[in-house]
Amino acid sequence: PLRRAVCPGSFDPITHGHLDIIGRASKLYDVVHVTMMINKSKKGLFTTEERVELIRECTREFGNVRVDAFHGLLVDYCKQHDIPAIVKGLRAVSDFDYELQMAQMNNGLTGVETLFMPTNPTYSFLSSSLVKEVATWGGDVSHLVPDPVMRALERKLA
Ligand code: COD
Repeated sequence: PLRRAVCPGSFDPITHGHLDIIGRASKLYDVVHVTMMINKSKKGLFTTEERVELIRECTREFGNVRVDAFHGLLVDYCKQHDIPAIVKGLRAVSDFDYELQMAQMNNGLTGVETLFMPTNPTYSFLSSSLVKEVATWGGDVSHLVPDPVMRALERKLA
């Protein structure tokens, strides 16, 4: 059987920080699902379709990444696709509290495991929300996001 993992997120939009974790996970598993978790109460800058399309373009090079979106609990997505492991990046202690809560909750719900990878220090300060804020005010984020995302940001914020 294929060994599967999921890298879940909001991906509004995908950054080099996400891609670093996804690329490393893709070397450890046969198939990595990159799943945009739909959150109806958070509007976001990009639509679900736009985010999914950008993730597809930016992860094509890895070869074993499957991209989709899901509305519901992450543990239910994992059950539906027979995925035993969630892979998450950890940036700083500030991520730890909430990530630990989610990992323990998810494990309690279905037994799914969460594995944490330390962020690449180049991207330890990087988040989608900071990218959006800096780009909104005309700051240069071209070193923080892949080219397709840069072009999409320019169109969106024009
Ligand atoms: N370096 C390393 N990793 C990074 C970086 C970076 N610079 N930036 C992001 N990451 C990784 C982190 O692992 C992060 O968790 C992940 O990428 C996704 O980041 P975001 O910002 O796109 O997404 P979040 O943090 O909003 O995602 C939260 C989830 C959508 C995963 C979570 O809310 C969820 O699972 N929701 C589904 C509903 C559910 O099951 N809820 C119950 C949870 S117990």
